[in-house]
Amino acid sequence: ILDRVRNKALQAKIVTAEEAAAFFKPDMNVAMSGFTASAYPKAVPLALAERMKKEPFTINLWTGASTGPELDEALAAVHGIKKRLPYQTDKILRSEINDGSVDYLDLHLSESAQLGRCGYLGKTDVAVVEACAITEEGNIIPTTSLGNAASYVQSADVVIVEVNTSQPLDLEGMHDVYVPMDPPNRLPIPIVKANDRVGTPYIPCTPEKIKYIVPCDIPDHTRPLKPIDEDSKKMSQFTLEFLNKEIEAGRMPKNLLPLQSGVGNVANAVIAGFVDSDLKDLTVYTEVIQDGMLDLIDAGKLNFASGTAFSPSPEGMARFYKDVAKYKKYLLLRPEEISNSPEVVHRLGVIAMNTAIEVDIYGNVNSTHITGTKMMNGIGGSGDFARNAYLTIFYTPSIAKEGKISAVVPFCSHIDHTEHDVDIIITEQGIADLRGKAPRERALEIINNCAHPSYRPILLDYFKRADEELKHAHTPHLLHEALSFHERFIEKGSMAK
Ligand code: 0RQ
Repeated sequence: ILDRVRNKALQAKIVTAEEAAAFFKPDMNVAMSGFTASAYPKAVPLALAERMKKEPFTINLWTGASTGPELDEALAAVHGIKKRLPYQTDKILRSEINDGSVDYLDLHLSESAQLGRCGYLGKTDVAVVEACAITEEGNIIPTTSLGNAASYVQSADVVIVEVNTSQPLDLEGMHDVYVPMDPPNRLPIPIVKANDRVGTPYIPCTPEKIKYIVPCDIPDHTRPLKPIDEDSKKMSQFTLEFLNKEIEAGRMPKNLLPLQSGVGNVANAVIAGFVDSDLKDLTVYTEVIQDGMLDLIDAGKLNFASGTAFSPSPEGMARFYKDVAKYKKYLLLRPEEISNSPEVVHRLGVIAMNTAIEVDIYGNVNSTHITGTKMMNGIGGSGDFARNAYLTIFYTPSIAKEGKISAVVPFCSHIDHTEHDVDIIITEQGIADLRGKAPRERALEIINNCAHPSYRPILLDYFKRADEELKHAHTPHLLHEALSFHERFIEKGSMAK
């Protein structure tokens, strides 16, 4: 580790994870690095969880997004989290959010750093960040994600740096750190191309602010990808057919516009489809860079990918580590308020591709809540992109739980993305193009093209009765029946009649 702490005086601050964990106090606001299972601290939270086992107390935990098991799972398992923001995907934490023991703030990721800076959740007591190295000046070289780390370091009273020796030093130079000023002094973010560099290759910090340095050799615990299923393949084919038509119609250049794709299996399948297509010279302005981007680089189809986290499967990570120097030329990591910036996403004209839990017949999208009440993961970056993109696509298989659930419903039981933000819906059944269509036209487009055939008749029946009863109102709904699919599922275990 000594070669990674380049400021000699700082080497005196190297301590064990247990010593650093002793610093935490009940109710502290603890801001950590990490976005997906990338670049989150590991040794310190594991030691903190051990301490909490003997001496139960809770902290408020702020991160970039979800993290790996050494952080969210370890702390949730000892009931160590009181308030959590801005995103999570952990099973144990999810159950604590849904049994009321954890207060969860489900936030647009682009806004979450500002929330820490502006201070209405209290001050940032301590920032804990994973680093590749610390420079002579005390600046922090990040690892596989940036998330909110730079902003948290800026606003924290105290900084603890976990220097992870499993992360290759070659990562240095792969980051562009730009933290915007807050209003009324905010300036335009000067990014006009996905590969523009506008900041520093490190997180600015000073030796005085760093309280402890903790060595760690635990690698990122990234998730394996499931093999691509038939339904996802179909959704990928529909996407490519649609985008090719957009190119033919002159609405997009031959190499498309910068792509954003969500995380998970559908997103991965869609990107895999691009690898096998005729498209080339693609650019990506996204949040999470997964295996598909490495495939696009290897296939010679990707000019550049900008994101905030590099989060491939374990196999993808091994492939990347083998040739960091090569892949680094194509990849850049930014803070999430820049990767997801509404201003930049709008300027670049991003094509946003995200996954829904359910969509309704008018095009509203629920990305977060099962039957309107139970939190799944969170909105993540999907809202940042959906609202501001040039073209906004949402994907979902048309049914879930062996057909007991229709993902197309009369009215979403929770709405994250309104009908105003959604251009295209794609299921394995087909594609609904909502652009230029009024609500009653959209309903027919969605039901006929995207709903599963077994649910189409009852959706059409609902729409027709609502339309007649309300005498063709602008957005016809039978209010007493709008959530009847969900009620049926709760009462009878299936949305089918
Ligand atoms: O449950 O795991 O028990 O089988 O939800 O569904 O189809 O495997 O899809 O893994 O891509 O997740 C929207 C949750 C989809 C995710 C969501 C059940 C289904 C399964 C998972 P099981 P799939 P995915 C980038 C942008 C919001 C944030 C976002 C997500 C499980 O993509 O969290 O997009 N997105 N951020 O059976 C009940 C329904 C259901 C349902 C699916 N209608 N009712 N259960 N399921 N539909 C990420 C970041 O910002 C970091």
